[in-house]
Amino acid sequence: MDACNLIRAPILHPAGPVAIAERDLLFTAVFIMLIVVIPVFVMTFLFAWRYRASGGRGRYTPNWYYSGKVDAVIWLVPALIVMVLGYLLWTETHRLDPYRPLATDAPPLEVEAIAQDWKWLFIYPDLGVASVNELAFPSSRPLSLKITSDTVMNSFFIPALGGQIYAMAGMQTRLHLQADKPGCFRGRNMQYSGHGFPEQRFAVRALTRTEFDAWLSRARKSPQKLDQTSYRALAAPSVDHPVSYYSGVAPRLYDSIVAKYGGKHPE
Ligand SMILES: [Cu+2]
Repeated sequence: MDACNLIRAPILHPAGPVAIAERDLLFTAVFIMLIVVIPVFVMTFLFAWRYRASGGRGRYTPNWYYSGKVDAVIWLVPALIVMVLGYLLWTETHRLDPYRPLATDAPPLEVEAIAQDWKWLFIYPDLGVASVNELAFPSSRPLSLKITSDTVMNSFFIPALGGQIYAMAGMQTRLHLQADKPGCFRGRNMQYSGHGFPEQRFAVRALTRTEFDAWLSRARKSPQKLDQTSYRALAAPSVDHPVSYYSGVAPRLYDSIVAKYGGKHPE
């Protein structure tokens, strides 16, 4: 398994149903707004030509001041666009609610993501393993992510798979994503978080069943285990941390990280 290459314009080349729906919404909104933008540009040039001082064909009417027809068009069209966009954004925002589980037959894979300085830790509570800077999952199953931060505010984003969401200390956010087919993508922190920020990327691997089993057995062979002591060592700031695996995870480690900020920032 090699390193994940950066897909050019991943938002325009989505690799999962959530990202596809988001791209379609983006394009629909742009096309609806073009209903105003295109005529404005065309008319700007048309009017400048037609009413030019040196022999334009436009009628000269210095005392003209009002036209109900022009007023109606100027106000009605944008009002309709705002209504259509409002309806679209309202329904799609609820449909694409990141907290909402995806409607699929396959049970989602639970992953707990923790933002650190400057890396991402992924805990697989049902599988008893953890990985750093690599998020792997079977492409046939959706991902159900719980996200928190053990440092300043971060922002979790896999552009090829779907929307961005914040990671905050003492707080948990959720994200449900899915890949269409096996593939390798890039995830990152979108929130400036200091010195190691540009290197705070992670590989996202949507794998076939057999590839995921191989990945899992490799993680399970790792001599490292994640308990409170090794967690503290990992959480110490580091830049460009290599992909690494833990073959065991202390129970409720993720919850203890959320809880350690004293619940001052409840959901
Ligand atoms: Cu918050």
